[in-house]
Amino acid sequence: MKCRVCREPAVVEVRRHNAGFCHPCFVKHCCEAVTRAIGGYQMFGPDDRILVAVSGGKDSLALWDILLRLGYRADGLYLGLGIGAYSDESGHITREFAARREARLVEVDLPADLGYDIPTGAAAARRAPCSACGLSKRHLFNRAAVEGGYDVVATGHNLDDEAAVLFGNVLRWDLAYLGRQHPVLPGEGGFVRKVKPLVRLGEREMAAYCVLEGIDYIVEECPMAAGNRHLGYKAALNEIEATSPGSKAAFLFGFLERMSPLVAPTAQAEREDLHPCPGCGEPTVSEVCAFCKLVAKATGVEGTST
Ligand code: Q46
Ligand code: ZN
Repeated sequence: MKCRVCREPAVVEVRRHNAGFCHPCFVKHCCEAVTRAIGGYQMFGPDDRILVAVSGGKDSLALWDILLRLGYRADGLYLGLGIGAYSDESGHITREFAARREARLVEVDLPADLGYDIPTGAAAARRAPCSACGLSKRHLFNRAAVEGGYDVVATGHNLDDEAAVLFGNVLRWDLAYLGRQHPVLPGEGGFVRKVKPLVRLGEREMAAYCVLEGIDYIVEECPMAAGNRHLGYKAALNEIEATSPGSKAAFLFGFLERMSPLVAPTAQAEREDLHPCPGCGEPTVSEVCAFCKLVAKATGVEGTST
């Protein structure tokens, strides 16, 4: 197969585009897909300060790499989840990446800074690990961005992730979640804007980007992911994509263009009820925010503002 752009031998095939790319043209293709997402969804401008949530996995490291390559003011945020050897290894890989690029890395460590880790905290709070983890991440990303004066938080969710989340939300017709599913969540009511610049790139493309660019990333899945519904949705969509390339992109972008404007008002109505949580000051729609409730159960201590 030849590179679609320069006709040199291709090293990566992207089936949904029915195209191959050589190494330099593939890197350019990834940068263009990110630039198009940033511009098309008005994610941020050249002067904005961006906090990239990095986990040590391929997507977040590739995202940070691409944003730095494109000249954006992008710092990293690493959250130590206290998941044994998996967290030790992912923290090490992330620090190495930052050091090699002389990029700034902000770190928050759940056990040291908040007094709980995901496995024991989730069990104490009687929550599924990924639910406690997702809640902690959402809260702490926002807090770190507010405290650091960042304009926007960028996460490494790719096309496959977003299509799988959409699939799950559609299976349950969860209108509140569907209303919030968008590559840009606005910054208002105490929330910093959140963006997903990899929405136009698939999982295989991000792995290929890291391999070609020599980016070391944690290959193992998080040990808490086993049995996670999200993985099942991804597997189902992969089967469809295998026989019908482009289905995932059509599913996701069809939703964003045609359905999202119809369901977004549901989420907007919810945002109007936001007020600061008395425990931590972060915005919430309930009396005490879900994060403070989680921390209280996980540590036995009320309030999380310190
Ligand atoms: S890190 Fe956290 Fe994931 Fe591990 S505990 Fe679940 S949500 S699987 S992205
Ligand atoms: Zn709170």
